[in-house]
Amino acid sequence: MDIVLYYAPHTCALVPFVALNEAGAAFRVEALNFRKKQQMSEDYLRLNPRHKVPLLVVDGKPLTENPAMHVWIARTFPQAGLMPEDPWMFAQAVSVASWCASGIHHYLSAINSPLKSCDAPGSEDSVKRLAHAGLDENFAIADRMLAGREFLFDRFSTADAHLFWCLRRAGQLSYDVDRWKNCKSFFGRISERPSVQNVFNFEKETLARFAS
Ligand SMILES: N[C@@H](CCC(=O)N[C@@H](CS)C(=O)NCC(=O)O)C(=O)O
Repeated sequence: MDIVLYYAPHTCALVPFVALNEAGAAFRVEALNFRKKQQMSEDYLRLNPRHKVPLLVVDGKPLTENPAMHVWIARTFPQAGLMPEDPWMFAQAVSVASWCASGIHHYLSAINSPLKSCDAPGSEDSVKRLAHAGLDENFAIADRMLAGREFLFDRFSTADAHLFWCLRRAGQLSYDVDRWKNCKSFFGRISERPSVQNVFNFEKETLARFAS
């Protein structure tokens, strides 16, 4: 099987990258330079007209959207146990992935690019303030979900990778994640996983390459 992951530094493409590492999959990573708008190139738009990462191309066929990737990776590499087997718990893991992808991600995008949410003059601070309030509400929920737990489910899952990315991105965007104490310790634990360290190293090398 030929697996290619299209990725960009700091983005939610970290999630399938970590998942594929955890699965022990053989795959290649194509890094896009967003500063050069490489996601808008003709070649990339042919693969993904939505100009987003992550994109998985498996034996030449594209798959978009993180929650779909969670399912495909977990089912393709079942030995890695990356999503719960029980149908109800499996659906719960898909629910968390969908929440991260749709319920949390858009607040991160609004803080990163407020003018894409509202281009009325002088609206940037309001957009960011509302997005911070949205993150407060959602991370308070995540903090309760993580109380007394190592992971969101019985063992590490792709849902953990997704929540981890949301927390990381929020921190990068000057949101104070540390005040959510269960999220903070969860973040520390997940950061230490070799699968995540591998992505961090790749990210560092990629950013250095893009800067040169
Ligand atoms: N719903 C998508 C969101 C993907 C997404 O928004 N990716 C951002 C980076 S985190 C992106 O590629 N933005 C580039 C653009 O919109 O041009 C998923 O969860 O896979």
